Amino acid sequence: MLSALSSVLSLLQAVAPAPAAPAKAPAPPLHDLVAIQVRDAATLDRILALDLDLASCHPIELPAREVEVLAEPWELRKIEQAGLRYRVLVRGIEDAIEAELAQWSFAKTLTPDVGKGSMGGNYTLAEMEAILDAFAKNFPALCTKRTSIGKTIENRDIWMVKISDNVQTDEAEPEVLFDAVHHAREPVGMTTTLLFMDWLLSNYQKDPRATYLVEERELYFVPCLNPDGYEYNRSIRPGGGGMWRKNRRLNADNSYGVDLNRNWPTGWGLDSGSSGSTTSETYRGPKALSEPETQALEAFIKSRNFTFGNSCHTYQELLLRPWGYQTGEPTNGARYKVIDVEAVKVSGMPAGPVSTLLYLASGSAIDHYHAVHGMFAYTPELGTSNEGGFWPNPTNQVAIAYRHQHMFQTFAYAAGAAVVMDEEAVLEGPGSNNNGRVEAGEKGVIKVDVRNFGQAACPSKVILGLVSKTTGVKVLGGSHDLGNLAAFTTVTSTTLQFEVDAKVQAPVAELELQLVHEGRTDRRAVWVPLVDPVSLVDDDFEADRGHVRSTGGTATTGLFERAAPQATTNGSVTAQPGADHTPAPGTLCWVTGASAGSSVGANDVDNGVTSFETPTLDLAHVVLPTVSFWLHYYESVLPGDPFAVEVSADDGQTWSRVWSIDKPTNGWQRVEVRLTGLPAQDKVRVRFSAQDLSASLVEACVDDLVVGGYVEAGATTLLGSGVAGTSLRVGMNGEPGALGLGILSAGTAKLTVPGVDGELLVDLTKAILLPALPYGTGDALAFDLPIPNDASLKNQTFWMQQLHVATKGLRLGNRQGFTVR
Ligand code: 0X9
Ligand code: ZN
Ligand code: CA
Ligand code: CA
Repeated sequence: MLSALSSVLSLLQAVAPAPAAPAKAPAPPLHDLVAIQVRDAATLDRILALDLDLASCHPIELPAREVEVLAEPWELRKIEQAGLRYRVLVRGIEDAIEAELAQWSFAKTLTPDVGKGSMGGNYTLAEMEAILDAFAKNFPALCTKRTSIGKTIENRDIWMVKISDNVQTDEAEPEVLFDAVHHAREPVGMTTTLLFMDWLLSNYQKDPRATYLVEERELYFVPCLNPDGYEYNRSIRPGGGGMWRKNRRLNADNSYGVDLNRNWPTGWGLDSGSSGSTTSETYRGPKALSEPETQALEAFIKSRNFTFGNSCHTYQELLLRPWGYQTGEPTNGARYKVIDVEAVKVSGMPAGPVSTLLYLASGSAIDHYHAVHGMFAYTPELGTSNEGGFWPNPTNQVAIAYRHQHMFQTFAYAAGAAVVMDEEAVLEGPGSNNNGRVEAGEKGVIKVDVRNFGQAACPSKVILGLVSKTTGVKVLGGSHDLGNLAAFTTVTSTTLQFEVDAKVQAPVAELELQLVHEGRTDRRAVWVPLVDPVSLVDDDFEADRGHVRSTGGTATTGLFERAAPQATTNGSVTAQPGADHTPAPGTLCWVTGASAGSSVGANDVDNGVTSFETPTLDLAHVVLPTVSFWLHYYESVLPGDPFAVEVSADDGQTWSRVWSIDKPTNGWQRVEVRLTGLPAQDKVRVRFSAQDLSASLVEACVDDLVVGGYVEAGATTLLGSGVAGTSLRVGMNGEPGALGLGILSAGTAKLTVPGVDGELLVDLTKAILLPALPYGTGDALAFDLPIPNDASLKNQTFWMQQLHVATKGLRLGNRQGFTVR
């Protein structure tokens, strides 16, 4: 039905007249994307001396790396003549990008979503203007109308908007600048900036972080500093892929363009890191601030009092900070480092001074922001070459824009006081039995770091507090006064304590951490398990219970499969074990290329990532879900590629990493991972990934998976995809001595039954009763329900509920559903 609908829709789109594309300007010569090998620092210097168009930024610290260069044919000859070797990555990159982006279809509405702009998914200048207008119209109290801070050479306006509460008033709040598109071919900087603006506005008074930033900062945005260059790229490549970098200045010799990120006064004119030649991609202009774009932004900065600036670029997944025109870092480098650490927490990208991570770049914006305007200033380089460089496809645009939101938030915080509490640890208190768990009758201590990673002390007192939400759990040391928490400091608090009454039966205590600062309270729930988690459902991988290899893997060999592993050894070390972990007759596990092949390197993971994932788990009835499994991991070169466990709470849309290891396990090792601090998630998936991005041997085997957690007696947990021919694993939990009676039904209900605890949630008229099973001395049962290959069952949904029969009474547990596919 759905797919029929979508094919009708796509037919309709196909016959609708396409809006007229802008007339293409005559195309400049095509570029090849080539990689030049960098053996050592001297080679890099030789490459830099050739004044080529460096496409990506490359860490110069890493040995044996390559530099990506956009070269016209005559430049290739120049590289050859210099005795350098290169390999061609993409011939005629503009055509290649255009062809790739043309496969995607784009909405042409005026407020498109990220990745749905009409220039290969990127926003055109007109779309950006419409988005800014929509922000101002929809949030007039928080966002100004766009204001021009000056005109370009081609007489375009350079737009600025401000976001804050009482936005028309200049309040005494830290001011922060976000600019993007110094370089015309870097649209993802604009996209990511617009997404951040959208997050601030649409989450105000919904997400406490957005509320805080809107109320306590004045945020100024210049999302396109170089509209002339940006429009020029659209004119030569309307579907995306234009490679113009500079502005559109007609130079005295009839060549075009000044590199706006070499035109700033600080360090301007140095030959190291810029060029005096008009045709160079890093031409600095005839004098500092010769260009109307840099002049306009400089005048605007002078009119404000910015404490922080983010000048966004693409690409190479690096976070750069001063200095760029000289080596080394400013005297407050250690303070920058505090911000770096927080900023890259989600993306994981390397951070540091431009000149150490990259190359010298003189006359760039951030050196000037820092040196002349006293700002903390950063240039992130978003995205990677693999993701598409300057012109990533829409899927990658979305991925890049989202994964850097935490960095943008961090920057806005760091402009003033940025007070946060890190993840807490729960320790056993004095007088406990020190078994690692706070149990009934014991005391517990909450250990938590409170940090200020921002550049101002907190204007009010910071007070950390603890409250209990579970009867019988009493808070002892309930609050900790941290004073004003100076800029860039961390305090480790161990003052907060609680006591669990000996009579407490609840398996988990719920507490709440509260951080009071600047007239607001940040809250975080803390669940403290008081007893061991129980096993909810398990899989030894001997039957097909719906786990699948994830789509989108990039590895070329050693892909995950469910199979019997064959032993391989690297010297005397086992890379891949010769058997699974399940006791006989078990033979199967998930393994990266089960076959030993002709040599140890034959079927290991190569050239990318391979993953497998669980079917969707409904864990809405589970508190503190965990997964445990047995892992055999091998990585031959350390520091190595990580094997990672990720969890998704939205059925595979977004994932977060919850555990990883980057060295060999030396045998089978049991791993237990807490999936999420949140209970009540009904679309959970767990993904296991192995990767090989450097040249090494990587092998992973995963076996005997158990989903655990805290549930009430009578719980049912299903594991399976519902695909005909596979098995559904049914897990039930109950009390020792009780019986578990499974009810399988084709319909739902909602009834109370006299004398029975809980509710009847399945339709008994469409049900069959499974045989009653005894818990014996345990608290868990599990069995397989094979899904027959019966066409009449397809797309039907079935439901399971347990009737828990114990001497003290009957109880109906939670309901779980599955659809036959
Ligand atoms: O060279 C540049 O201007 C930036 N790299 S890009 O590939 N986007 O062109 C890096 C500039 C970093 N240096 C400073 N901002 N100082
Ligand atoms: Zn750039
Ligand atoms: Ca097994
Ligand atoms: Ca293998």
